[in-house]
Amino acid sequence: MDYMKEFKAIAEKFALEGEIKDIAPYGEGHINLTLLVTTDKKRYIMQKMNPNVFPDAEGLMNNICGVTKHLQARGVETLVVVPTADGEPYLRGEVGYRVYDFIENTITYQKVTDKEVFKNSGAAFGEFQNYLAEFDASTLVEVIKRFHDTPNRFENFKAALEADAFGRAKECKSEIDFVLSHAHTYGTVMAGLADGTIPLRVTHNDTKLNNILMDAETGKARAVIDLDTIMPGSMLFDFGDSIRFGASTAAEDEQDLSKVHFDIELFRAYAEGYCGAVKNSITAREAELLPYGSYLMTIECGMRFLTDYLSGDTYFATKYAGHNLVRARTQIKLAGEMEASFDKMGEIIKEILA
Ligand code: ADP
Ligand code: GN1
Ligand code: MG
Repeated sequence: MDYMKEFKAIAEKFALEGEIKDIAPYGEGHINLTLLVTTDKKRYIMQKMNPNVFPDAEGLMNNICGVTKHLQARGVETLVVVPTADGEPYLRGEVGYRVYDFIENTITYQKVTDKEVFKNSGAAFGEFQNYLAEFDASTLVEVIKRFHDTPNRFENFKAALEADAFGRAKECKSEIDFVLSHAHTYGTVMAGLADGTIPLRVTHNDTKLNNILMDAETGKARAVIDLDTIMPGSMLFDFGDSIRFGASTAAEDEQDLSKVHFDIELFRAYAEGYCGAVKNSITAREAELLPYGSYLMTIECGMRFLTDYLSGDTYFATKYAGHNLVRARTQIKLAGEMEASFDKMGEIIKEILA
């Protein structure tokens, strides 16, 4: 695709500094189309927002403007929304577009290469949780309903399996069996939120390592990004999703499953960073459930990838046929290994919070 030809007229509708020199696809996000826009003065990120995933673009951008203002007022580096030439926060239309300043001198990792960097990301997501605790939840639109309602995700999975619209169920029998046989394990966080034994907080909900920008020189976190899914939720979602993605010896879409393992030392590193930041607010029940939350976010993501595979790959962006199945397999393998490591993980959390 000629991205300049396709998107220059859209980029020109924003209040950019300088003359547009280049537009190219950027990053590894699964949801929005992310473009790097380079002018002779600056670089920007422009995103075509995914209308299927986020039908309420107005509410979404309200959330993001509210949260970024809240963070800026506290001196925290965050996404800077670049308005349109008309002073609007995004370009409205059948499909919405938005622009952010490109945050320079940072790295996004698709896999952990340095334990210290992962620990730093844990500290930053923990601090981010602390800042969100001061945010007024009543101003937030719930952009995706039941986002981490795992039992509901399981119902959707079963419906996709029942329909088997593309005849793919026969290719993933063992994965399907794993998800079905673990049905009794999916309800703990939703039940705890419902009966009040787990506090409802404002959470990020998509805390994988490529949703945080790390300083290229110091390895410390610069900014938490991808603020689309900030909604009421559980701390266990944020901790768990980071472990799901980062405490693995391989990438989320590694095809050679023999390379994919849950790495308990990476779990320890992240937990040290995260728990260090939230030690004054985490409850005993949340602390107890951090290992389970890691498992839950991993199997939930596995079943979401598998659901999308069975349904013809309409939700997550894919690069090749079978990409979602490859992703589902890594998540299911990791979930199984985490399940076998609950005791060890629990000891580590106890040591850290002692
Ligand atoms: P998606 O919702 O599709 O995951 P993201 O908002 O996470 O989209 O953006 C995708 C990728 O683009 C990120 O993982 C990151 O590498 C890069 N990115 C996004 N925003 C910025 C920014 N403001 N500065 C630098 N890089 C960014
Ligand atoms: C998506 O948007 P992105 O790529 O950061 C997804 C997450 C999944 C993740 C799996 C809005 O995250 O929930 O955990 O892919 N985001 C949405 O990599 O569904
Ligand atoms: Mg992202």
